Amino acid sequence: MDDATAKEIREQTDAWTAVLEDLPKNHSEVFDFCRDLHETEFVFIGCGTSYYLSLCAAAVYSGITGEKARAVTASDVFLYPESIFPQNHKFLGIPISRSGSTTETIWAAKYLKNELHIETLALSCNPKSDLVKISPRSLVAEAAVEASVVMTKSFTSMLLMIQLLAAAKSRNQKYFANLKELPAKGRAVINDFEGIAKQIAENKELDYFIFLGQGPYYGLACESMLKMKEMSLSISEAYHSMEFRHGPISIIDHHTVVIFLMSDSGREHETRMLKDVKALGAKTVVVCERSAPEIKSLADYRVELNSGLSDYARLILYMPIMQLLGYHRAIGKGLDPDNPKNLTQVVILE
Ligand code: F1P
Repeated sequence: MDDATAKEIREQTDAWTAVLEDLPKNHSEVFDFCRDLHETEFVFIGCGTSYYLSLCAAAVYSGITGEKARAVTASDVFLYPESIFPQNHKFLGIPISRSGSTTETIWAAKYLKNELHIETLALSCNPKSDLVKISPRSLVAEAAVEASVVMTKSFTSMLLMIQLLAAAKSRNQKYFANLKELPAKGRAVINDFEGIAKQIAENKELDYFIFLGQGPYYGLACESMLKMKEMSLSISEAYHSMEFRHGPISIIDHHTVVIFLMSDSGREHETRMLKDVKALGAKTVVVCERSAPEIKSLADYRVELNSGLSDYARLILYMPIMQLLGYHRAIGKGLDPDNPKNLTQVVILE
């Protein structure tokens, strides 16, 4: 029988379908509210996975709407507010939390409200949470509630909510139509490529996992790094693809695997990086829309999504395979992904 983590990873496309049905129908007032905001910077806020989600969200939101956005950790909101919220600028704070109870995120939401008088829109999977209660507006992905400690379907489902928000804000019907294709395409990716994730995870020669991505794919690389660490206790790192040459590349040896979350915009430069890391003896994995012949000859493992979707639309299709990589690595090491070491579902500070 599947453990909770595997089930949540494999069945996440059902949660995507629910989000796609629920949001436009039941939350149009939130979309209208965001459409009416002008010259307002959206500040995405979170901890752990929800911070990496914020990194991706800010890039997607700006890329699709042409409006300003940034991502910050919840702790920086109350520790360095002046560095994030200069006076005489308009902001919308978007605290993100699966549980809606992470202490720093609650503190950040309260600080925005009480000290800075900045409006907030909460994103969560728990409609009864403190975060949702203290926020005047919220978007909740109830279908993405998880039993697991590690966040998997909640990450992709909440990212999909932000993609829908960006589509609504920019009135981009084509983008919206593309997002609706994601559940079916996600199911195909999981069916076709879980085997490759397992093969990579079970390769005993590999003990150092590097995840690379550019733009919105950097947040995905960080989240992939975290899944590997949380579930399998393996050493893992994440970088912007082109940043990897600037020092971290020194770490490569025959036990290193470099995993490219390759984008269309980054492809040319990422292919050059692929060539460089291969020459240094790393094993290589490429997850991309479609491989050019050069990628085929350089990648030890390939996941081709063949989605027909743009860089900004197909993002969440990368994640199930990255999550399964961490999951199978954990199983291969005899660890229980449902009970990760030193972690709890929520971090509560007294
Ligand atoms: C954030 C988070 C998780 C992490 C851990 C504790 O939770 O940091 O990303 O895996 O188990 O909580 P949340 O604020 O999104 O509920």
